[in-house]
Amino acid sequence: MRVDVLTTFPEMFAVEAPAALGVSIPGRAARAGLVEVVATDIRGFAANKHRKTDDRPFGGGPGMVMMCQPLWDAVMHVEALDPRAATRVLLSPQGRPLTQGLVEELAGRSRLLLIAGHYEGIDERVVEALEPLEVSLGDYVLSGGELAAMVVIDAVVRLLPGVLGDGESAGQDSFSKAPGAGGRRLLDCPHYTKPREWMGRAVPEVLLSGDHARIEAWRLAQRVERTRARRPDLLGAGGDGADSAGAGG
Ligand code: 4H7
Repeated sequence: MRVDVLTTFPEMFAVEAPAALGVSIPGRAARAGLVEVVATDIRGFAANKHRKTDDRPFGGGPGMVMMCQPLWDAVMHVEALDPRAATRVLLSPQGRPLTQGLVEELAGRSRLLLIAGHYEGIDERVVEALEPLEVSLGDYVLSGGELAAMVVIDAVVRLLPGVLGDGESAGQDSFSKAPGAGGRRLLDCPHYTKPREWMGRAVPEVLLSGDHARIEAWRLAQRVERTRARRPDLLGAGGDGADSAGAGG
């Protein structure tokens, strides 16, 4: 997969350690050639002599607005670097909430183009013209879309074929569809490792039993109970938890 990021802070996307995308699973995936993340500076496409990518808002008010032309030209340039059609994604507080279903959908695309906004926001006309899938991490404001773009990259990359090893399948993660539970998206079960007893707290006996059927049944029951207690919305009380990502946009 190729992932392009349009940003005015491309240095945030460095793949050399200790950058965020250079360590752990995303770093390993990049070194294995399973993903290529290319950050391009929108400022390089500013046509004006001051290399400005923002200007004052029509109608007045505080702050600045990202201009249409530099962003449009940057998208056209970056898209022409690779023949594969890019799925354009704008990280925005007004976007569709990011869920594991949407992450799975994005992981199926061969090319993503993530757009990180700044200032008060982006001139609406370039958003209309680009028709990106607008995606939000949640109901809070970030100073820029870069960290949101990195969250999307991390969540998507770990689902690409060959990225996770045998010992780290995504199938048991929180929000993965639980096969024994009608394909519902459940929270993860609790995990334990050595020692068997720590500060007077024992590991649940079933996990030491060696009885794999019992262990799997216990884990599934824990997932259902945790989901009921912490996230009943995922079990369909009121909503069906369906988020399987349509075309979007
Ligand atoms: C697009 C439009 C994503 C992107 C406006 C991005 C939160 C999320 C941004 C803005 C983001 C999320 C620029 C509006 C900074 C607010 C102070 C970038 N914030 N911003 N302003 N929830 N910010 O996913």
